[in-house]
Amino acid sequence: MEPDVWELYRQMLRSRLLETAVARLWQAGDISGEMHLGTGEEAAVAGVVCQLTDGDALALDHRGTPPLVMRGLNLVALLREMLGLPGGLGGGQGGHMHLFSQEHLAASSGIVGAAGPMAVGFALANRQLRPGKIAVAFFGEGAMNQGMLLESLNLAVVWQLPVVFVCKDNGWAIATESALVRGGTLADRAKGFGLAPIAVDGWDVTAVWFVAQDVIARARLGEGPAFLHVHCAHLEGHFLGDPLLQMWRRPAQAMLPAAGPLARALLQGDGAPLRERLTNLKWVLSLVRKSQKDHQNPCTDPLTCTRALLLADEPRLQRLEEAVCREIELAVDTAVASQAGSE
Ligand SMILES: Cc1ncc(C[n+]2csc(CCOP(=O)(O)OP(=O)(O)O)c2C)c(N)n1
Ligand SMILES: [Mg+2]
Repeated sequence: MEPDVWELYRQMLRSRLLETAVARLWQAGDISGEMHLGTGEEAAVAGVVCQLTDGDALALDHRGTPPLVMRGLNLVALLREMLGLPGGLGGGQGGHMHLFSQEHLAASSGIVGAAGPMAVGFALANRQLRPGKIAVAFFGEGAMNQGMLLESLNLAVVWQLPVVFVCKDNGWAIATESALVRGGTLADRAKGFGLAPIAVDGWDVTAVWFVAQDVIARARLGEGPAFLHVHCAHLEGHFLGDPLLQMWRRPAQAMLPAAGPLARALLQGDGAPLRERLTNLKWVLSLVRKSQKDHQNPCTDPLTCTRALLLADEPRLQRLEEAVCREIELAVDTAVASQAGSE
């Protein structure tokens, strides 16, 4: 089968516009706590999620919004959850990191690595109760240092469970470059459990779709788990207001509050030798530069890459985009109106 790129783009855009609205609500103070968006992951997610059918399960990390939007969850209930309102997916108690839908067999967790055990549990249940149905786990490359995720890879192989593990590799775990805290490679780790890792370009939704089509079909037939290693970038950094991004997006605002403490730390008499302190300062600045390089590349937006495939029919593209805008605006207006009503 061939992918329906129009539908893939539609789902990616629904997710992007909803998360853009979430960012506005968060900036206005209507959503409390940290906010991790999945902007930049849409192709990695759509290529897999758009092939799921009723009874398939989703185990998600702290960036659960895009897969749930694409899986068809009620957008108003999703937004109400983030706004902390009754009528949210979890009664407004869980927030954006703990989204849950029994109907869609979908759950997310803010505990890094928890998508692994959840997916194994879902897959075991599916094999017993709904043969032919699978589970998908989405997690970051940082989670590959978590024991429970590695145990899950092991168990899935030993029990030949129908799980597709999708490792979304943006190269960062908060402000830590993952390559600096990892022994060996992710691919070799997966191979160590007997999995055959498949590397995919997370900006190319059709590439993800084709690879996912194959591994999902195998899992449905009982041929066991798969491991996709999908490269991607987070357009907003780790979370909204990410200091690494702010330092180059708004250097004056971000650096000013740090200037005093940094100067005092450099000038004070005790503590580490000055050379060591300067080396550490240089290291922090190099992280800022690295973050800038990772995020300023115009090719880092999977929506732009996918949209380019559809430009041959601009009127259809315009109709699609207008319809998605209307859908998201209506969902946001409804959720926010219910917020006003509940105050
Ligand atoms: C068990 C656990 N340890 C640490 C954290 C704090 N934490 C939240 S997100 C994160 C980084 C995760 O990196 P990665 O898995 O690559 O996902 P990304 O944020 O890049 O999508 C960490 C360490 C946590 N939530 N849970
Ligand atoms: Mg990461």
